[in-house]
Amino acid sequence: MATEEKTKEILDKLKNAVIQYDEDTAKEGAEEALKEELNPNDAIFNGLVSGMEEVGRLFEAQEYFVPELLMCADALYVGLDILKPHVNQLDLGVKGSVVIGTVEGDVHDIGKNIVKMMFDVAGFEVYDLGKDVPLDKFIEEQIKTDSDLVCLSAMMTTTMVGMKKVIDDLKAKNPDIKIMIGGAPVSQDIAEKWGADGYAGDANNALKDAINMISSLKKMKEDAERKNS
Ligand code: B12
Repeated sequence: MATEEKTKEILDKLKNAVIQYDEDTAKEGAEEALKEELNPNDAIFNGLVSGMEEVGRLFEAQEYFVPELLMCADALYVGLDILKPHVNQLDLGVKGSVVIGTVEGDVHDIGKNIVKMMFDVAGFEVYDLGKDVPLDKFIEEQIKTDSDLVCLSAMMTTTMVGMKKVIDDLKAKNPDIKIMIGGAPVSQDIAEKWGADGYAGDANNALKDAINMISSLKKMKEDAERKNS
């Protein structure tokens, strides 16, 4: 078990590795986190993701540009790939199936992949469509897999509008389907206005909300079956 000081040192190392787009240090930091038995979830959110938040600020301040962002993302993924298999599995009593992807025109996939990771550790069945996903593909995949939940990610004000179309089309095909949206420009307000069933600002809350939605969906289906029998 790492001391408080050691934990802080490793979290700082992971954070700085992302900021300085240093893949070797990201690897070293992630391995050290495992060796010192840090909570992998903590290492991801308070190390790697916290580094990417700072990168966002550097981009806004025009100190970093797209090439730096790409290299920072690569360093984050090096750490994430090492830590992800060690994130503690959760048994929250509900397991669902989820279609997830980043909408058309948008190649930001780090947040989406972290949300996906939370669904994976909770034992959900996850159909990941990737990034820059044509809007119709979400509807096709939901029908094909009969998933309980569709999760849409968008990181740009220009691409988030595509979510509204997916919500409208999905609800027209199946009003019971649950839809959750997220990503930096999205808010609870927008989710409500566009008719999504949920919004979450981060991956931990995404999982909590998904569990609530899927539980209520399953209860609704059970009640309907009971009435019909
Ligand atoms: C890294 C990055 C990139 C990388 C992405 C690499 C990758 N593989 O993802 C690259 C270099 C490719 C990139 C490109 C561009 N980017 Co960029 N990028 C970023 C940056 C710095 C960080 C994003 C990130 O990964 N954050 C870390 C993750 C963990 O956080 P997150 O994505 O927010 O996800 C969390 C939550 O939002 C939530 N969540 C996310 N998805 C979902 C989904 C659901 C269902 C739920 C419930 C929750 C949820 O949970 C996640 C985990 O907790 C942001 C800045 C910022 N402040 O966000 C800009 C930013 C998103 N980019 C921006 C821009 C403008 C661009 C470019 C247009 C730049 C250019 N001139 O080319 C291109 C667009 C390319 C395209 N067509 O998509 C702008 C968007 C502005 C806007 N409002 O529209 C931002 C906000 C920067 C800025 N301040 O201007 N970018």
